[in-house]
Amino acid sequence: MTDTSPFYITTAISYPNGKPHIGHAYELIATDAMARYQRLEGREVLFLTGTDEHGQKMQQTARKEGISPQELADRNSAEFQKMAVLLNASNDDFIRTTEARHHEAVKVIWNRMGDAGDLYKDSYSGWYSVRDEAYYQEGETELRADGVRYGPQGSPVEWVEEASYFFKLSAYQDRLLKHYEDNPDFIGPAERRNEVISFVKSGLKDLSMSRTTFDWGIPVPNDPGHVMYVWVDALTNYITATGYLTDPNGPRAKFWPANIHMIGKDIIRFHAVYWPAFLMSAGLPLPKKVFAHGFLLNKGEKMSKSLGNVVDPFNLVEHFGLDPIRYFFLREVSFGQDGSYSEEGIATRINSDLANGIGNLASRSLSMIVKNCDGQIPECGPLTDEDKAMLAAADALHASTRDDMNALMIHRALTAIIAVVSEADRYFAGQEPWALKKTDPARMATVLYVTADVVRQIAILLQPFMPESAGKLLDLVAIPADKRDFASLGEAGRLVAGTALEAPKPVFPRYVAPEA
Ligand code: ME8
Repeated sequence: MTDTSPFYITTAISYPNGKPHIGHAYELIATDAMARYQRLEGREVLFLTGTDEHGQKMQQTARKEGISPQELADRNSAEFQKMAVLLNASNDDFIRTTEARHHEAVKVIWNRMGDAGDLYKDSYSGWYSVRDEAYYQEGETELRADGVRYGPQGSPVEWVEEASYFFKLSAYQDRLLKHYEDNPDFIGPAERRNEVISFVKSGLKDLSMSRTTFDWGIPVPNDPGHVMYVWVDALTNYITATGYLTDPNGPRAKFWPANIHMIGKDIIRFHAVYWPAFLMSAGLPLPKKVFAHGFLLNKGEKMSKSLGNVVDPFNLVEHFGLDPIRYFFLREVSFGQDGSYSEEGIATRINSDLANGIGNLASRSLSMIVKNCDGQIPECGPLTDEDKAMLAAADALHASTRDDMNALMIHRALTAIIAVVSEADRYFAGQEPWALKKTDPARMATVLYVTADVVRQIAILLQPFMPESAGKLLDLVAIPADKRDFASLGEAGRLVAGTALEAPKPVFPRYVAPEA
């Protein structure tokens, strides 16, 4: 059944302490595909991304560069916005945590947690990782041979002692565990769910919620010597953008709670433990799902700004083109698992699935129509069993990709689409329309009609993943703008005989590596 309820999806908001890297691009592309998919299903979508601009990491980087944290945030947030344009992301908003609307919302949520009796003042002493902006228990850290102590993500930790507000996280342990149990889909994939449950079961300590040894953050209401812990402020961005707290009758309030927070696996604890506890405390509805994708590895190695082996998404897109890159990451990586990137892998995918696959199918079948059917979609005669099976395979894709996308199995949706491309190749080759041209032109017309309708459906379904190329394919089969949504899939939008087609232009050129 078609779900027409509003759909709200978010990416993590990135730290603009440096330029965006391919990991950021990957998250945005995947989230964009999900958002576009739901829009084509007919749902009203809010898709949010943005930058996380406060905290010690921003302040330290700015100091090293001899500029103010605001200048650093302005400069790099602009890079993240440029990346969203580069990637053809369809985000409806771009939030920056230094904006006034966000400060306002954060104060509301802080006061609600305070009113619930969940905030108290004490002093914190323990380990802190500036790179992760995370507090760690001593047992989670490790003193290595280099004399430096490291946290569980491999970043150095430092000892912190300061006055701080605390949140009574320990009081939420049972409620959180009950929530995970009652809502088995709340955390995905399963490995992450198990990881979170065992972390919560091991015992939750109250969480330090404010810092007093630096000032780049949102001041605690009525206690300006404290700035809020950056994650309190960062997580709230998701609700800020809906206006749910500050403009409850506004046009976007209906989008809270979010359907999906899309994040990387390194920040699952913040989203699946701290965030729901804050919301429970503030008496607010919880997001429906937190899904952690894996990490993109550069030839097997972790990529991060701090490690200095980052791949620049701008270079990658310039080299291979945007849609091939979008396709590669979404098809190649089992969504939720880590994935490795290599130039050879991208080239192979482009040539096998796009140039030789969908591109070739479209150009072979459509150019035959243009040459042999007066440049018009031909009449579809009586259908043979093979024709029926071919159309049925294409018609079935809507339901199967919907299930895959709802289960965040993005790669599986694409695999299914490409499998139908291969099936259409076999169908086309088996029917030999070029031979029918002389012996049975009416039968040739039917085979070309069936193939072109498969191309139409594949193009409609590819729009979330490769919006521009899929649009070009739809132009080739002359599909009007109002027949490109998923309601037009299957029987409902079959090609209309007599529609004029132009000679097909190549949509997916073969990738040829530049001479060394
Ligand atoms: O964590 N592969 O920001 P961030 C895949 N500000 N994903 C990756 C990645 C990689 N190599 N490297 C990073 C933050 N990511 C916080 C989030 S949300 C309220 C605050 C992902 O700039 C990472 O997992 O370090 C996260 O989801 C996103 O990029 C931003 O990372």
